[in-house]
Amino acid sequence: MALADFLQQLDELAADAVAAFEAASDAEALEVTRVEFVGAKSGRLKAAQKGMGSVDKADRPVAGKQFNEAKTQVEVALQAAHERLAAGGASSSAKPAEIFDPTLPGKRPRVGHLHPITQTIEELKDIMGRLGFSVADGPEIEDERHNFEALNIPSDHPARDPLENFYIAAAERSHGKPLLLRSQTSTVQIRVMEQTPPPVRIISLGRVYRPDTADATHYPMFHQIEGLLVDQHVTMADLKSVLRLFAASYLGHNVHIRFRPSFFPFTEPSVEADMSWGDDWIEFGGAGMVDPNVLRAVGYDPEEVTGFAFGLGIERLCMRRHGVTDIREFYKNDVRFLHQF
Ligand code: FA5
Repeated sequence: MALADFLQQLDELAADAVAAFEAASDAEALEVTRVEFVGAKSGRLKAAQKGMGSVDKADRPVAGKQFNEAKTQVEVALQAAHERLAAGGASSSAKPAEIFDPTLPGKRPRVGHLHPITQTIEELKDIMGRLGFSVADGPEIEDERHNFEALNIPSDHPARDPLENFYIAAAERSHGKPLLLRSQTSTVQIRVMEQTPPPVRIISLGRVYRPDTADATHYPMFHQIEGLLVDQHVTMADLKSVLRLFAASYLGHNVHIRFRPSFFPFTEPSVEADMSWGDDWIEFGGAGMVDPNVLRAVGYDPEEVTGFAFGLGIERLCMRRHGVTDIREFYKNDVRFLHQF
């Protein structure tokens, strides 16, 4: 073989080998390529080495030198490919993960659950259901009649201050009257009594909104449970018994309840209810005997029927039950917190 032909063959071999090693995408492909070029029996390098025998004797030193250079080039490219695959790791280490072992136990998908406040709502419904109260519902967007007027809250009362409420801008233009996010569930008392003749024995649970600054016990959106019982001969003793029974059922029998005189325009007399928490007391709701003006506003006869009503903060009850010391935890949506319930 002429020297020139031999040298050209070597060049092609080296170029092919470098390209093939660079293209090898995993250990298996690299091994196939390695055998093709540097295989001891039938690799292309071996064949070239044999081919050197047919080069003129005088040209052999040049051919030999060139062969060694090509061989080094091929070996360097092979080593580089090994290192690339080992360092990238992706393709070779991905292998075991791809193996499917049907005998291994499966991974249980993480299933969510109801939010603690929703769980509390369900439990409170259960407790009050056993005391004969059925559940009523009302809208979160309210008019002033249901949020204030029928509840005996006059237009100059500070609770009606726009700064104390979330009024809906432009509602007056589109609905002909101001609308607001309800600030209390007492609205549902009015809606139920407007629709139903006495006796009435309902609870209503849901969201209410106030522009309160968030702190450990306040949040601008929170939940209340409203209770209303109207019948003949209902007294304050009934109210206190129901609230005590309710608190003991939800919080356990070691909870203490105390009633403080208070004022609400829609109850007379009115009380604020506190629950014991360690050595402390924390307010959990307001209550009282339904004001005769409210009964009249819905067409009931205050000479015929009396009633009691209460409105309790659901977050505060849930906090006391589970030892949560900051109401803001409920609304951070941190699953590490939520998973504990
Ligand atoms: C009322 O909302 C009255 N409607 C309760 C009522 C109903 C009285 C029926 C008489 C008859 P008050 O504003 O006090 O009352 O709120 C009641 C409870 O809601 C509070 O005791 C507290 O537990 C909870 N609460 C009030 N504001 C917040 C707030 N920003 N964040 C969390 N809970 C609150």
